[in-house]
Amino acid sequence: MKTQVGIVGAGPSGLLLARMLQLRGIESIIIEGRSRAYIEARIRAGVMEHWVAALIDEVGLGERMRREGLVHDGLEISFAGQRRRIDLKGLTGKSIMVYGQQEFVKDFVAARLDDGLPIHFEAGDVSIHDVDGDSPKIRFTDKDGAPQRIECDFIGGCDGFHGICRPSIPAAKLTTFEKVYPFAWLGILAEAAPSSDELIYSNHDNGFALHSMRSPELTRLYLQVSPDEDINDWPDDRIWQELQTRLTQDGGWRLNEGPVQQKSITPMRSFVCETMRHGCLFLAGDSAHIVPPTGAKGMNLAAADVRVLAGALTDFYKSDSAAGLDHYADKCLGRIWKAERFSWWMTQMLHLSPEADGFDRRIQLAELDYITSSEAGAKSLAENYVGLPFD
Ligand code: FAS
Ligand code: PHB
Repeated sequence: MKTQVGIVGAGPSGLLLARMLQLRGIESIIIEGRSRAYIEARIRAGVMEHWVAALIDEVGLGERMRREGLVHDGLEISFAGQRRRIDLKGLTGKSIMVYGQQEFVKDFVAARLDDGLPIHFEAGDVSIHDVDGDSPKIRFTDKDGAPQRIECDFIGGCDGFHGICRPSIPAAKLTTFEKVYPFAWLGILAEAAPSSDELIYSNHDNGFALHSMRSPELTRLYLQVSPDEDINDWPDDRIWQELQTRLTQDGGWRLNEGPVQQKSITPMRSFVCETMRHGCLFLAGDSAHIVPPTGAKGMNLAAADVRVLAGALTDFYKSDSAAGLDHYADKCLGRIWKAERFSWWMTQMLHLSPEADGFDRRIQLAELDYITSSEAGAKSLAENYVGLPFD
């Protein structure tokens, strides 16, 4: 097989890149290790920055998002027995879109298949070759186990943190940074009407909790747990009890409960691979960086990389200019590190670290008090949360 851009991974990065290239007349083939059913059922991110929702409209796939997504103008922060609102729209003029990542994936996969464009699901033994030449290749076995090869001009390494693209770059060429947090998130998707119109981030003496949602019938909730927790030690009633304790600390209300559709534990790390290009290989999204989900930045940062990469590839094919490709990492890393900072800052402000002492706890509560009572402080949180302007 031959194409212009071979894309490894059909997550938000790979699907958005393929769509943006398609609309600019640039061909691509997507290779995905999992089945269509698996990636469309995988519950992950929920919050889109305002410009990502606008970009989904621009690429012609916003109809269901606009019909089913939830536009939020604010969020709430609960701490020390009180709950205070951050007026995102009033402070920045922008809102966020709550629309499950799996819905994004469904919309983009359906559009690509409806257009008769290739996604090879259940690809095995994926490897990439000759990326430092001018004719890179992707080898894989298709879902029938037959060996396949794609010759292309460029490879989009959109295969996430555990993919094969980043590790294909020689270790001596990699510049990486990592911070692993001493806690994880236990997340549930519950058949229960959201208990509040907006997200609630809660800092409690027992630990962090988050109330989010996916629809008027589905609530998405998270609990801070230790990183070595076993999900089997968390029966539903224990989860609900802890959620009630941590989220209703301002008193006078209770969370709506309901059947738990899905529950999982996600470890938390900050990670950046500053080597986002190696020859004809370009990393985008979680293959290049990971943020703790407290700042709701993961999927949004993936979209920001793709926005730059799609532009650079378009310049190459349409204007015969490689400048965008040569400066790809430089153009992405400023935003990546600001999102890493914000995600780290939200995480340290809202979680209870086992390493924290009494002084640390007072400083944390003072920071929460300041951020939720000072316009300047609240605006700092709000402008990062809705999405910083592009340079
Ligand atoms: P993804 O990991 O989404 O996609 C990579 C794709 O490549 C996957 O479909 C994978 O199957 C495929 N792949 C991997 N290896 C391959 C190979 N060798 N060959 C072919 N295909 C391969 N972000 C938030 O903002 N909020 C959240 O609440 C949140 N929760 C998360 C929970 C979990 C468990 C995880 C892992 C991430 C979460 N994130 C969250 C971050 C997440 O939303 C990512 O930022 C987002 O999925 C990034 O998209 P991609 O870069 O496309 O990577
Ligand atoms: C979610 O709805 O899944 C969600 C919302 C906000 C976050 C993380 C996850 O910070």
